[in-house]
Amino acid sequence: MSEQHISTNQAKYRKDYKAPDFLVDSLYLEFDLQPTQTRVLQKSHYKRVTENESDLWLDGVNQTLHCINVNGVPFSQYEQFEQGILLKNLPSEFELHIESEIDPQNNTSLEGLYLSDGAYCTQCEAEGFRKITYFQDRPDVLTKYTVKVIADKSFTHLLSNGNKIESGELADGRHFNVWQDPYNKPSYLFALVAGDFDVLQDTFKTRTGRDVLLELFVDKGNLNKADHAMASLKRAMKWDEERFDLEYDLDIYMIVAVDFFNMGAMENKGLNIFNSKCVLANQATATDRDYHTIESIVGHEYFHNWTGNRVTCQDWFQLSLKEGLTVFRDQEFSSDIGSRALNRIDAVKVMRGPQFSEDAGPMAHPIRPDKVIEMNNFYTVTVYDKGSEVIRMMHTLLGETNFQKGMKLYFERHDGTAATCDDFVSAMQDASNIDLTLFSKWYSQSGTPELNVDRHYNESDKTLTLTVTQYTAPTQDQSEKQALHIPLAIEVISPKGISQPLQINGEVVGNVVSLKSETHQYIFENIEQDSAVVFLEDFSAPCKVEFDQSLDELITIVKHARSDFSKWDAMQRLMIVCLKSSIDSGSELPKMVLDLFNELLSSESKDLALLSELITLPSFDAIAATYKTVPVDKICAQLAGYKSTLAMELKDSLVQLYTSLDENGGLDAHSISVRALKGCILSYLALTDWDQASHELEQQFTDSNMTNSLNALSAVCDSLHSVHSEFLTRFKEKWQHDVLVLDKWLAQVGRLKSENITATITEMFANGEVDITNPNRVRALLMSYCMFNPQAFHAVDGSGYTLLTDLLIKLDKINPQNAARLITPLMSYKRHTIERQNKVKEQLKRLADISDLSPDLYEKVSNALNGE
Ligand code: B3K
Ligand code: ZN
Repeated sequence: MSEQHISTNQAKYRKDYKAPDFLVDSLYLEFDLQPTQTRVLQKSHYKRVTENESDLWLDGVNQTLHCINVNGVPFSQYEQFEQGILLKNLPSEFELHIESEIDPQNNTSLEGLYLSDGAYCTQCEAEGFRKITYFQDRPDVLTKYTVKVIADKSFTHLLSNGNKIESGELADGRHFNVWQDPYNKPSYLFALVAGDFDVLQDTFKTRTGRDVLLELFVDKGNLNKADHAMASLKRAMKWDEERFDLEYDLDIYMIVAVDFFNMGAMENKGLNIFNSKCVLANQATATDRDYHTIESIVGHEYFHNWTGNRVTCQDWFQLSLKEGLTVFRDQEFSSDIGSRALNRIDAVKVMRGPQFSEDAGPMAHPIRPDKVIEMNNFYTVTVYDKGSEVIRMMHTLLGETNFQKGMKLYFERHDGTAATCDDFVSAMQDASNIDLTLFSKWYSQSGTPELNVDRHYNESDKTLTLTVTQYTAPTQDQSEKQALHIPLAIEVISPKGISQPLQINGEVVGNVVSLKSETHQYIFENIEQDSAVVFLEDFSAPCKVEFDQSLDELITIVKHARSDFSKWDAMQRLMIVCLKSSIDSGSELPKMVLDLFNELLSSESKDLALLSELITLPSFDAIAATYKTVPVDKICAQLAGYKSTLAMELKDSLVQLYTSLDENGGLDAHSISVRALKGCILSYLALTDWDQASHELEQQFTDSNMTNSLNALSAVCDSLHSVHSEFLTRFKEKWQHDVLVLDKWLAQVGRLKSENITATITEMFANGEVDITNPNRVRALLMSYCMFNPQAFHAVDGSGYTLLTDLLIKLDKINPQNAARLITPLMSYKRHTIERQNKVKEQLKRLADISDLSPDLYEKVSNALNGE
């Protein structure tokens, strides 16, 4: 039995997977909830399914074990370890009873069962169930759960997965409910909640005519913020029936919103638990962006019911099987019901920002990792977002019809079981007859492929030859890389702005060609001279592109590309090219770019939502990503310079457009895009001497719509406009009572470009203004500081790094998962100057020197320092 030797910091490998020797037929759990002494009784029925040994390893941590019974008799043939117990000499079939005790009140890790803000709740994925009871806490052990929850009557709602089959009163003011989940599930999908909530109820009629009861539980007084999440759930249920032919399978679907939660939400079977920030919204307190996020997360968790719960993962290395696929599904949901281009822009920003940087850093891993110390460290942008891009590429290669056939086959083969990523690819391949052998390397190879494009036009035969070469640089986890199967979507636009059909060897080839080797030449026929090439249209593969394109060509794409995403993409590249040439050689913003801005602003037929994306300058990260050594201060200075130049030069067009924009305060697409565009314009106008600016800022700031109000606050804060301190004070006073809105205030403070910001933030943490036991609070302030205040965070004296590390040291004792996520900004230090690198290393060494550092931080810190 190897598990017993596993110390917490020991790596586990995908290649070591071994199917379980014992399976569990049924599991009964009884919880007698008490703040510091919750008794957990487990009754389970085990059967050996292999000829192997008769010992059984059960994971279990942070519990006081009271007694073990096997077949009704006290059992003493076990050894206890820090990570679990080893039961020895067992019969091949037996009934196991275990009683243990846990302490929810002092569980600040927000994993397992915890009590916070007056409610008990659980978080089991990935390996939190072992903090609740002794069990084979692995996703390939599925069983049927019956759960009895006993608590004081002040906890009016006692919830668990599935259907409520019994309830009753007990002595001493206590009561209970019994829940039964008819579907087999792994331990990570178990959930329990006990609290006093307000409930929003609704129903959904499935396409086969079944009524599903929908219940949304929120803190008392928050019912007026629950409608949007409920409406989103119903939209998601309908969409999944229509697009994926998938219907909900229980008679009840519950969502509970809690204030203390480590991430966005969790897809526990029939009982989702959500971070309240991903549920609660009304127009006064939530921005349009929040509305969008809520809809997509509600959708995401709902979609897991099939991709994750009905078909789950064999082992945690297969996490992308459910996460990549479910992100793909939620992105498609948002794109089908909203703007496809804007959703694509959002997704690509995540890929080119955090994902590319993870791929290039010390935690690089394939979407299906091979080696893990702490599983919670692998809920990453690589597994989720690159995972989704890999699914998207399959969708591109197969087309919607074949892709859906593949989904159908996948469910036929694997419903009710724990599957692997290879199983998914096989289903797609078998259903479509498209060979995905080479493609499947995307699952095992980490790093970002770079595509180099070389162009040659032959005037005499009107052919355009694109020579495309792929190269993936070695990553810290893998030195050898191979060529991948990469779908390249291409558009060729004539000088007159007309899209030209792609033709190879006399045949029209559609807009996607496959690159399957290191290099390939594509010879497109009947192409007009000086055509513009949109390469990797819609970001058809998660790659970097090296392609020399003139400003003229990029402008043609901005004006004429058939894909709105590609217009935005060309605009970003255009701005990055200009910014870099200003940084590196002091050149000015070219007039042709100013003219383009003016043309976009004054064009008659404009898509307002797209326009605000088009006129927004690239982020610090997007520019930094193009440098081997990031010139932090120069990028910040140049970005600020460009913003002022554009504001001054475009003032008249901006004012004219701003004053022409009108919206009715609603949540329709037009009003949302008007608010976005007004906010964007205001961020420019706050930098000018526009007479009306103060008046407009005040008006927007005091608007009853949070999007408008927050846009005005950001505009004054980012420009350090004279009223910014006053606005910040007024905002804070107005929203004292609403922690979620105060998080928006914290995020504004975090990104303030004022000189003493690092000292201010240090003080805010020191004087208890920020509750560091709540992940939302800490992240609001700190992430905004680390990500949107690069000059302060990367100050050469290392003060930003020290601030973060001081906090990580405290946080690691409270909530290691949260600490490990917040260390990300220190991970890519190699991209900075030697001076900065040394300052970061000093801090990483401080962390490495802590003897009882959590496995979460240990894994990240040691990887970061190992790359030396
Ligand atoms: N599956 C959860 C994430 C669990 C994270 C564990 N550290 C939410 C989601 O992806 O839907
Ligand atoms: Zn998910």
